Amino acid sequence: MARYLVTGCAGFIGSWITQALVERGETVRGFDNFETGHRENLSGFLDRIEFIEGDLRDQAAVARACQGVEIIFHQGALPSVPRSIKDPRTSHTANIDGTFHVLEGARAAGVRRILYAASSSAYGNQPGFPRVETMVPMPIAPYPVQKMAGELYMRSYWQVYGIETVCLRYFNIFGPRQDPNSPYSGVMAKFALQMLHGQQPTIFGDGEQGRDFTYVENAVSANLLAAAAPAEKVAGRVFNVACGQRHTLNQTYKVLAELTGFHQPPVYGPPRTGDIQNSLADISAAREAFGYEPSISFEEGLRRTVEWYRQQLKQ
Ligand code: UD2
Repeated sequence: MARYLVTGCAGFIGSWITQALVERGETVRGFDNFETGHRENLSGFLDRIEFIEGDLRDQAAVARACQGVEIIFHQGALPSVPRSIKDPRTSHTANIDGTFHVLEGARAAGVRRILYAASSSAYGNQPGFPRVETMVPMPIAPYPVQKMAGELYMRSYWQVYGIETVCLRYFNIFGPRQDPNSPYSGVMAKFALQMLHGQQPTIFGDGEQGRDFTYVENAVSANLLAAAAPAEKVAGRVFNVACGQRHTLNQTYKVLAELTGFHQPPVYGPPRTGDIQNSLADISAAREAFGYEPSISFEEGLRRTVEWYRQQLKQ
């Protein structure tokens, strides 16, 4: 019987968490429908987990996946701000119904703790940097609203049913296995691949928008630390998971261009609807509650990411 369940185990962040648990010798069940995840993300450890192919929108399948589990890493979601603007209903059902199904499955199965993949987009465009968890959320596009609804549901299930829910607000996570091929891909994955292919990336807006880009292994360590922390430190709470540094897209473009050996300037296009101008986190709450440290820097993360995409292209 598996002790841990990872939803979205074949996705970008979910596969990293699954792998880290397997490498620690834990018993893991993974749940994914391969809508945005990929089987290759599980290569090397698929035979060491109990894998269930299923959809978060299928309440019965989610309930079965929760049986016998002690801790859930709920990473499964349909990400992307622009996807949610184009087709709000599809991401609504995956993100809000899907999260509700996980909570209900957990309640029925007596799951002790849930780590929830929340989003930095919750802060919206309000003034005040760095972002602290005590700020009033002001989500703009449907995707941030959906992720925020999940946070409120998480807190409710702690207060009402005593499930130790912990929300980790991810700040633009990037790294190996992030899918570069979708129109809704994260900017790092997209730009890295385009540059390696010799194609000119497009920056939406003037490129002066900033992000607290965070390498994926930092997010994995936040999850594992928060999963192991005493309930009184983390249950019912929200934590920023970030690096604590802001880089503009123009700066990021330059570093990526150097790493990939790409010599052309970007194309500048119109700003993206629903975009946030700036994002920068205060990470002291996660530091204090469970000893989180972003040990892999922005530059080192970018180096590893570009190297990975380069290897992928060779294969
Ligand atoms: C949001 C959240 C992030 C995560 C993510 C999931 C914020 C600050 N961050 O990421 O935490 O939840 O959603 O999807 O809300 N861009 C270009 N050219 C491209 C693609 C993107 O210029 O080809 C720009 C885009 O307009 C934006 C920046 O790059 O200003 C980052 O975009 P993204 O889609 O990688 O991530 P973002 O910030 O929407």
